[in-house]
Amino acid sequence: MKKILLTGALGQIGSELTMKLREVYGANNVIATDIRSAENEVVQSGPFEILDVTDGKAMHEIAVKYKVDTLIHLAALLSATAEAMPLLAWNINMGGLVNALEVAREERCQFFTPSSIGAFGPSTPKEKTPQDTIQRPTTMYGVNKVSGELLCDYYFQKFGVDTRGLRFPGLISYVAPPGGGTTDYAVEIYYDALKTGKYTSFIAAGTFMDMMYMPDALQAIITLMEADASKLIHRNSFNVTAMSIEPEQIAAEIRKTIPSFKIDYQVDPIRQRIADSWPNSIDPTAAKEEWGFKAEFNLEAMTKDMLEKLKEKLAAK
Ligand code: AKB
Repeated sequence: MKKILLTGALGQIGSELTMKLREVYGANNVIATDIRSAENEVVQSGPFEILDVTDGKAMHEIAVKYKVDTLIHLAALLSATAEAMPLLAWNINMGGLVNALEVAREERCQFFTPSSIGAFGPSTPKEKTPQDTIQRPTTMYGVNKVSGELLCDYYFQKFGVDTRGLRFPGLISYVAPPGGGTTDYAVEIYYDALKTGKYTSFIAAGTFMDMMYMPDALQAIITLMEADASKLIHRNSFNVTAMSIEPEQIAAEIRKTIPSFKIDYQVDPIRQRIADSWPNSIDPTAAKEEWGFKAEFNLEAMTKDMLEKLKEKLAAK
């Protein structure tokens, strides 16, 4: 990775990944793009271009203009939004992905795009879901993710594009909020704990899903992209996770810092149905064995850091 183009750079992952990559590879070597602009550090600290990922020609022009050798494609609709607008999700998630893969093929770029625990479905084994298993998701997001994993495999096998990817669990961060995901409750809970001391969860108590703190997710992307290709057996869809948790466990952890914190429930049937179709926990053994995946943050360490950093952020506003 020497000259990197990111799509969806103002999203939840992109906002932090852009800054981390600029730190490691140099500000001018990381070209951030998004469908909108914003007054923030991603736009101000290095090259930034407006890009709608459904416009393949525009994406190609930006790749050529900056002579990029790596494409990190993040722009996508998340699970709940995709379920509300399935056709739009297909067009953005699959149209954007195939455009990005074409640019990577034409410009001989190394390629990364995230998959998700959403690539699994109700017939997948629910506990310690293996790397290679049944994938029959029942959501549009899941259909997009499985198709995306297969398409990336195809571009590697057919055209030799060095495609790589991770199946991310819910990502928790304090920098940019996620939008339209099923695991978003696990971010909102920290904001509301600090702002109001209580949180009404749209996901029911006892619903286990995998989660990971953003610093571990960023490190995982860089480690996978820098990994020795000859060691990779799976390439496009490594299970990665740091914890399998449910709302009551996060609430209990928050109470260690904010003893009066209260949680109650107003379950959203659509997002609950999505969550119920996903695994309770996934098995990241292949990622550990093939390229040394490691998560530093468990629930306790993440909650401590999240509350500290978020408190500073909210105070500064
Ligand atoms: C979502 O909830 O849609 C995402 C995901 C797990 O892929 N956070």
